[in-house]
Amino acid sequence: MTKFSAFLGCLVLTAVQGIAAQTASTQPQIDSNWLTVDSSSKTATFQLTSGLTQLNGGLNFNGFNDGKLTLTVPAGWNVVIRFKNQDPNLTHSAEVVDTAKPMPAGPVDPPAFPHAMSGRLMQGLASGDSDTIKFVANKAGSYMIFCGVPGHGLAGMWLRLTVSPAEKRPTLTTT
Ligand SMILES: [Cu+2]
Repeated sequence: MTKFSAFLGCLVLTAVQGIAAQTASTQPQIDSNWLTVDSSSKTATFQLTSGLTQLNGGLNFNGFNDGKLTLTVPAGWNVVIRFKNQDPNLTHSAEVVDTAKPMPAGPVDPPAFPHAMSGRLMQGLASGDSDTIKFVANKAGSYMIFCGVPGHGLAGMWLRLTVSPAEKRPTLTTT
């Protein structure tokens, strides 16, 4: 190998390492405080924050969009979603809906489980406002937690909810 080609190789390697480092640092991370589990009462409590980061122009939950975060709960468990809108610019809401194609443009009536939605579903909660959503995950299947403000779900503002007949414990994973 000539000195020049060795130099070129080194340049390319440095560039590739730079890109890899950049990708790693921009990947959203799961915070272990987001999910708390009470096995005796079979309750999964999930901290859901809209506009946590500026990802996707604020159209994200917990810094994730396009179903890249999945909450899994065992069938029959109680789910408590502590929802807060932290987006300084936009209103947001949250609703559990069946996974459907095409993605709904706005609120779905009724939600996948009774009461599985925040207040002001269409208008969204103002910046800094919060709401608690409580429901029983009594049907196994694949669902979405999506923002009911028109156009937000279509723009990628949704996470996955899996209600599993097999799992014994709730989990939060990236997808
Ligand atoms: Cu929204």
